[in-house]
Amino acid sequence: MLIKRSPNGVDIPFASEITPKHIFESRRSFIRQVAVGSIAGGALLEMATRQALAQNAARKLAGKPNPAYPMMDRQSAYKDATTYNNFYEFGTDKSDPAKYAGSLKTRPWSIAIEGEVKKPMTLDLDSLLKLAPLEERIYRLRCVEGWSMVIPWVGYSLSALIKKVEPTGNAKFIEFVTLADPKQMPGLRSPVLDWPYVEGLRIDEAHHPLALLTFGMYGEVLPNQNGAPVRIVLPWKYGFKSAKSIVKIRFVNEQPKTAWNIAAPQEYGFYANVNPEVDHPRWSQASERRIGEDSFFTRKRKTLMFNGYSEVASLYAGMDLKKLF
Ligand SMILES: Nc1nc2c(c(=O)[nH]1)N[C@H]1C(S)=C(S)[C@@H](COP(=O)(O)O)O[C@H]1N2
Ligand SMILES: [Mo]
Repeated sequence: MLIKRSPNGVDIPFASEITPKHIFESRRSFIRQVAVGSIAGGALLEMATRQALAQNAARKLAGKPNPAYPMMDRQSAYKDATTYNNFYEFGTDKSDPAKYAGSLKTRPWSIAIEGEVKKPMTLDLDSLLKLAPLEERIYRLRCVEGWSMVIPWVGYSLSALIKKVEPTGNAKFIEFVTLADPKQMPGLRSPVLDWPYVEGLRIDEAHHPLALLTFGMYGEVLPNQNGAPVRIVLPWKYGFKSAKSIVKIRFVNEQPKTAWNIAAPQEYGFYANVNPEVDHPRWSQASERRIGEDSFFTRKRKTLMFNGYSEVASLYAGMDLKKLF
């Protein structure tokens, strides 16, 4: 393994090591495809991007700060949170979502809620926004790749939506299905994941008030690259659980098959709780790089159990978190 040693002795892995290998390799072909595609569709994409940018340009979306979720860490810069992203539907490079997600059409939008519920329904964005009072919650987001940010999100607890649809006794898990439209998402040309991107939770996890159905950040509607117009944010879990641009929520009896778990089950578990004691097979999870602090002279931060959200611990009482990682 190639390690670059920084002046203060902290090991800095190269991008090729912290990125799953098949993804790193597929990046080359993605860049090539986009380059070829741009000869034909560049002008169109450019127009769509401009339209979408105009549509989304800094639309305010305020949330009332919720004192139940204090945050001591300094907020990440808006620039970092909106240009260093994972949203593979738009490419696997950190800068791809900011470059290509402009073409995502976020209105009209709705979420279909199906499965083990007494009241299945489809809710459009305006109904979703009115379902509960919007709050601002500043959460740490810890990516499984070893970096983290601190982001002020705008949304409300997912439990408000769950209550509205009245799950049946058979609803043991919840599944989030996200948009997979090849016309809008150039990343779908690459088979890096089994599209659509699907994530899931056990139903008691979904009920936990920390689970935030999210519509905005930094007092504005979500930028497309951050999962507009509606995503989930689960701060005690690795970032990949926080599915972006959700179009369907299914209440199911069995543990859902989730995109990353299908792609590499030995690396990405269903639970994916942040846990400094359970290493990724190819790197340690004991520490993290806070984006914006990552100069050679900055020490890495210690990663905290459940990313510091110890109030979720009771959800996992009696479970072997080394096995059910
Ligand atoms: N649909 C979808 N959701 C996704 C992803 C993705 O590729 N597609 N990436 C995940 C990963 S790995 C992370 S770390 C977070 C990043 O969220 P952010 O870009 O808003 O910081 O989004 C998650 N949600
Ligand atoms: Mo991630």
